[in-house]
Amino acid sequence: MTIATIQTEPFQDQKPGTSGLRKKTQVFMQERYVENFVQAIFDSLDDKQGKMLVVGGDGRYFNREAIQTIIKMAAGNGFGTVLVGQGGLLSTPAASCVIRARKAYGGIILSASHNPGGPDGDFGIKYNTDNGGPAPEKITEAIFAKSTTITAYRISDAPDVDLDQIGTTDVDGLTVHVIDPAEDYLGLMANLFDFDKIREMFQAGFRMRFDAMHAVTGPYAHAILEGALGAPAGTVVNGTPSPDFGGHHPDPNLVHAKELHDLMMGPDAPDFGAASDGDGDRNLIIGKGIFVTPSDSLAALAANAHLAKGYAGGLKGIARSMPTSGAADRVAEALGIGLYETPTGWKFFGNLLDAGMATICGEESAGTGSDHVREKDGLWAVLLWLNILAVRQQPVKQIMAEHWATYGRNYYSRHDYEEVDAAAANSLVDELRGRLCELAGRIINGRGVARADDFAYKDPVDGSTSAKQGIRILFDDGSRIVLRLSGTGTAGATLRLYLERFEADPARLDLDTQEVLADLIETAEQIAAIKARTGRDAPTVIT
Ligand code: VG1
Ligand code: CO
Repeated sequence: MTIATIQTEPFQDQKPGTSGLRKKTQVFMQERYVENFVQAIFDSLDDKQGKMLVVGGDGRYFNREAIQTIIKMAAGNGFGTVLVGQGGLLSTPAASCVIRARKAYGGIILSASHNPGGPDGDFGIKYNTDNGGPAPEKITEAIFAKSTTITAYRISDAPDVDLDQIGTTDVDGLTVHVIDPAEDYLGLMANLFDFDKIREMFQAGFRMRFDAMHAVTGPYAHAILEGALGAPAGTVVNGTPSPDFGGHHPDPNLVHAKELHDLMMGPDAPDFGAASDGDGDRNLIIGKGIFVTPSDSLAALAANAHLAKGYAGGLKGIARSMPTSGAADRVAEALGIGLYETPTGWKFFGNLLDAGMATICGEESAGTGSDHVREKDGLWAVLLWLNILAVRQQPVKQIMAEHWATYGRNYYSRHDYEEVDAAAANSLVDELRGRLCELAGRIINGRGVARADDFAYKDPVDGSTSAKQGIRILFDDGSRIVLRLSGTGTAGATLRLYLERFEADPARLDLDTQEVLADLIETAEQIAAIKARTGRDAPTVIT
């Protein structure tokens, strides 16, 4: 076994987006592509000699090949230990958990999250730091800079490691431990939640369905829901990870988890329905006859978190991404705790969590989590819901009705225009950006514009700034539209339009969301002309 230095030259555009580097699988499968990016990561890290690296992915096509390359390059770059999940699997929150629990130097997560997998699907690589969270922009920018000037990478020629056997292998001086991907995570969940109470609820006849969408949460959900919590066999469906996610999009939204949604709205609905995405960091929550929007779920979880033992002492603060609805703000206000508004992407929560300023965080894109790890965590959200249901002994529908009666309701929807022409999408946003000043004070479709800006964030902990994080148009009546371009798409551009309108009138808390938002949608069209400029007459996905 020897370590070689191999000459290479840069690839175009290895720029990490909202959540690491995401591209078509075919792009990653080009010769030297993974090697270049991984070397760029390693070249951006100091003092890695002899340190421990955690590696795992969501099991999609090319996961195992990428892991073998990373292990051999970790040996080539002087790491001391690699921990890798059995079968190459680690959900994103479990990777974060392992990094923290084992005090690793950092981790590499292989996933393109909710994007489809397979040779014609998507792949991704993300670096996480020792706090278990996605690398901050300072590091992702350094990685990108290295990727543009790279001339060589270092790799061992050792044989592949057997990823399916729990055990230890030596790779050119690097110690590789294949570990149970669920062990640390299960222990953490048992510390946070009252497993006995939830078990009693299942014993008393409570029923749920968890759709793992053929992705990484299958083994975790089997072990926790059907194992530790005693839910009946069959509670977890699509629970075996497959490299192409059974040919589906592992995206827990109302389009790709339609079957679950239909079940929950029908006569045979169990008490609770949930799903998670490809890498296990997102969650979809549906009660019997009620879909809970992620923004509402964040607010309801924050308002009830003290019912779970891990949060019995109360919350230090709540953080949400800017496009996420203001429902959580009302809870923070009632609790008398801080509310932080950050740009889209979990990496912006890291400092707030590390500094003890926020306990619970959330994004409108089905991401919720807390200071227990530094990633959003799909199963965690499901377990917190179950813990709350076990204590309150009420259906989800009643919990939400009471929530809205207390705090009012933020009607909220996101309209995505996927794979639109990148030039058209960019010019739409640029042009709108140029008109923001003149929008303020104008009346559009009967609504006065109170303020229009491009969201800029200054991190309250380290003072770093991030500009151009999304266009916000705030109206006099408290409603709001937000427009931004996705940083995770891999084909063309994805334009996201977020719509929100607050309602406190007790007689107007149970209306149809799209109807309530109809004239705000029309206002957005008058401002941004999305349909005309993208040539689309309707959004691709409405959530
Ligand atoms: C999307 C979501 C964002 C989320 C990101 C990663 O980003 O909007 O809230 O953090 O995906 O999610 P964008 O730039 O496409 O809007 V996932 O589950 O990687 O890990
Ligand atoms: Co994800």
